[in-house]
Amino acid sequence: MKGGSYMNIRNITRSDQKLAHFMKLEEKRQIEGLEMIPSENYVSSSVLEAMGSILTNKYSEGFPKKRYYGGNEYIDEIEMLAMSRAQKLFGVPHVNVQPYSGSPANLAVYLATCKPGDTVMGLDLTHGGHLTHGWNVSATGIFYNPVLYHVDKTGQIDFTELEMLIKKHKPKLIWVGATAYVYEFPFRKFADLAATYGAYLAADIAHVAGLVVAKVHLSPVSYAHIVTTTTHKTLRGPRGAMIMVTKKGLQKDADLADRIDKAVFPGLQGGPHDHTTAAIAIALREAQTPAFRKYGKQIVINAKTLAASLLKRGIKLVGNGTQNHMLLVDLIPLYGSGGGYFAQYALEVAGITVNKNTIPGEPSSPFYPSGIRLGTPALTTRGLKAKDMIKVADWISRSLEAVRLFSLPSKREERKPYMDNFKKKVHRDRTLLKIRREVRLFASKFPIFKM
Ligand code: DSN
Repeated sequence: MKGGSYMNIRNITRSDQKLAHFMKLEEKRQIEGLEMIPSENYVSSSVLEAMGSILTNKYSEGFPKKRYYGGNEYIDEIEMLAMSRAQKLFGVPHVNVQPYSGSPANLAVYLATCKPGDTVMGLDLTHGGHLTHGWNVSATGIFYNPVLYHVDKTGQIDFTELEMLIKKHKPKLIWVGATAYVYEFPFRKFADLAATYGAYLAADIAHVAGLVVAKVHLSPVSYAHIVTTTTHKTLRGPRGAMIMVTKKGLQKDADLADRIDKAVFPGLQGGPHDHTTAAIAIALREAQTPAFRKYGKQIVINAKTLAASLLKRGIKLVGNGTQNHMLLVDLIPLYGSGGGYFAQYALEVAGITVNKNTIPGEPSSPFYPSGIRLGTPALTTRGLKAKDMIKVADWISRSLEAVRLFSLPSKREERKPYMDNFKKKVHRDRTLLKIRREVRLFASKFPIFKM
């Protein structure tokens, strides 16, 4: 860390003090807090350099060697480098590295495989699925005909229901993947069903891509026709995404790679973000190293240790633990239904960032859900090990306990004043403020990246 900062914002500090002020505060927040949103991470200094580079100046609509603009000689090389690294790392014959992020990547899959109105299938959002797997307010649920499947009481995909729905609705496209799922994805079972009923199978591995690379999670590549992933979660790259077409995908449909590319451009996007493409190339190179495999393994060890430590402190977890990087806390025993807001806010005051989340069979709503979701990828990047997870579990459990007496009013009109009062009280809560000091002292010892 140079001059007390990880960022080189000398010019911004001179020219735009207001903005620099907030950037510095955000940096301080990232350094002094424990980042436990399972989809977040800290990128390397090389990834950051590429994101802040002159590559952002270029337009390059099209694909390598087939561009609509001049001056792309070197951009072509950069994009091909990113593509070949992804192909090698995941073992796929085709990859598109241009999607701006996960949602446009997933939308491109629909555009490539379905016609508007076709039936598609994904995991219900409130059961851990993603907006783009057919939720009604997403374009994927508006332009297509979604049929959603669910998890059972243990939080595992309900295959009896899934098969019944596939048989009845004959979807064109089935998604496997989730944003709140604590088990390994059962890709083989999905592949068998997709084959029996003739559907495309798309695996969205945004959350677990880094674990797949580290070989601590099954790879979907032998099972799915298409694999999408963001690049900024466990893969630890810049905010971006990739769509991969597998050998199996090309066997089902020889034109699939071409249709995916056309769906991304010109179907949905304009020029790719070349600075992001370069940063993806860097992240993929970093992911090829033994150090990254060690990192992926440690993420899971940390998550399992955290789960065991929370259970020991009487905290209820969906699935009683985790098989990946993520934990889903069922807060109903603590606050009744709808307590996710209290937990997220109290933890934030204590310097621990998590997100409120629905739990399987959610009795409340996505805005006032009954759980929180937390994960270990970002803490593991900073160098925290299993023994540190015991401390983290202790802080989490004490913070949750500190706001135990709050519960969500059942009348909607009473909620806003109740929450305003809750927030005021929580900011003065001695236990939470004490934890915050302990967390700050502890977290500041762990760098957010090596300079
Ligand atoms: N927002 C991401 C997550 O937190 O899981 C999914 O897109």
